[in-house]
Amino acid sequence: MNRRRLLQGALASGMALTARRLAAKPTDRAGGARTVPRVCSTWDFGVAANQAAWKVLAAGGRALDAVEQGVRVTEADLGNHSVGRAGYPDRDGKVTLDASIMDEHGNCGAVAAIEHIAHPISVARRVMERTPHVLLVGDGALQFALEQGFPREELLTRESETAWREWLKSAKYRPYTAGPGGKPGDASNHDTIGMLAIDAAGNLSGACTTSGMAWKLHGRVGDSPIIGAGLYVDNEVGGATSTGVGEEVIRNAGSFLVVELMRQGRSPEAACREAVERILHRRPATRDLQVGFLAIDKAGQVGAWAIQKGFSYAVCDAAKQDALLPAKSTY
Ligand code: SD4
Repeated sequence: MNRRRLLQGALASGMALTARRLAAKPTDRAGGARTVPRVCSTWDFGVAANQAAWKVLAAGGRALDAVEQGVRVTEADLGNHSVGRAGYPDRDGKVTLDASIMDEHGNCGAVAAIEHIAHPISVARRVMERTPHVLLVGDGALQFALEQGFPREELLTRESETAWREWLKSAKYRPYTAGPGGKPGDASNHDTIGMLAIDAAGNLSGACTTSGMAWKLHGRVGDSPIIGAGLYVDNEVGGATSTGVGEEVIRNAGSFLVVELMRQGRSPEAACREAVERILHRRPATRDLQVGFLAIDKAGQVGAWAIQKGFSYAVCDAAKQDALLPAKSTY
């Protein structure tokens, strides 16, 4: 009898312990609990990318490896026409890619306007780890990638070429920033993936990769490979990344601004909002464009803000691996 009671008691306290452990799982702000590890990324395709990153994080891996593995999924996605293979070309029919990566030590690497390489994010990482430089562009970036053993490939798919030829008919060879009826940089012409992760050790890293605005001038570089514009990580504070019309983000050193605002005490969402409002304040015409920021802080809290409705972001952690959230917006 006593033994049974003892066993029942042990079972009950064991269950209570499990319940307490579950209740203590990471939450956003509750009790200041740390939300680690966690990964977030831009747009709806961020869900699949996050899941690849999560495999690294859940195994106790480094945030840097997680973000590289995560965005490689999007770079390889043939259904995505603004990142990696199958990206829409520039107005001359050339697919030119931009990518950047940044780790918890402040190391960073980037490539801009690189052609024929399917995974520019991995070239960006090699620039960071194997050269004394931060940014390689165009032919030089391609030369370096080939030397590093990356295969030279044709990235323009038949589908993307058809879309480009269609565009040429009506667009009269002008750079282009919006789909039919869309706003420049919105869901009709987006797809940059920006990803931020915090690992079990509490370290932050970020990655950003894109084929940029469809039908751009040949040689145009957007915000994505510019450290401080399309991506910025400060391991003491947090990280930020952006999507939308890159020129507006570069003008305002957008991701650096978001991180600095978090340093001053803003939440990730408040920091993203203030950066968007800075862009709007300095050039009111930007209200007709789309720019969105996504940020994560050192506690793993995630927030976002955009000029227009329609920006979404994906968040993945131990509790949920497929969350997709609508970003708040000014308009
Ligand atoms: C660029 N920011 O090249 C990228 C494009 C993009 O949503 O994110 N579009 O300007």
